Amino acid sequence: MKHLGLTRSRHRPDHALITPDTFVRTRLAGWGDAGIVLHVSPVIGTGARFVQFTAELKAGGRVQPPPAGMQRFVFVLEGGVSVSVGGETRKLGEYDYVYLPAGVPHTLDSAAPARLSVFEKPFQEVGSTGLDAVDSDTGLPGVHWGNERQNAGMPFEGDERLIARKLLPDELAFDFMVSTMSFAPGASLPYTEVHYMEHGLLMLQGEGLYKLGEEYYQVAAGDVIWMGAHCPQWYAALGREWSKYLLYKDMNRHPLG
Ligand code: UGY
Ligand code: MN
Repeated sequence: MKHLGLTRSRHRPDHALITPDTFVRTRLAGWGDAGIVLHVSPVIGTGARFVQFTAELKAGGRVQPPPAGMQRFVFVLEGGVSVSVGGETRKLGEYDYVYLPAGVPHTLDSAAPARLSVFEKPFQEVGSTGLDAVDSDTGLPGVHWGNERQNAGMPFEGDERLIARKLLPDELAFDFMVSTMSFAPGASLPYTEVHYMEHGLLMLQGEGLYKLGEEYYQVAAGDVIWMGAHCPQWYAALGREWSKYLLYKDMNRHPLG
């Protein structure tokens, strides 16, 4: 019925649900002829402090680094890419990912078509907070590689039917986290969260109900959600299979820093 204008997509000042039937592709400097679906950027609602997009690379595509000062997190949804950074080249396949710090030259190359989920954020230094807990000499995060499927995860707030997998080191050097949250059918977040930190979310599998603000939305694999600062949020998994979503969250920095 989408030719009649029906969609589950919704756009509100503090959140958005963006369903695949409403995706529009564009090009982005540095991404060659890749199709880019820009889901979240500072012009959405009350303003986001990060960018989230899906990149559809053709065979033979080459990708350059983001604008100065920007960190990049790349998660492979389908196909694969070769990532060259610091004199090293690694092939990433499905559910592999890489974190690329701001100012680190790198390229991504696709030998075959690939679909990537990308988060980018201006790096915010720790600053002069008196903290000495940062794990490196410089206080700057390093390149980080991993595979989501090799991460055993941890029960979220003690619930064995809700597994959280942190894809980045839980260290103050990093100013954001990307995780996956997996819910058995019927499992839910333990309470409605309201927090300063923002989220960008991609449903990777399954279906359920997402509460955003005062509204409840039916969501399914492929959907994107933006949750602005302080947007009330809660999720319950429905259907017969586990749901899983990829989740960006800013972390570890003073709001006025
Ligand atoms: O930790 C979180 O902020 C996470 N539980 N939020 C969410 O899944 N919407
Ligand atoms: Mn949250």
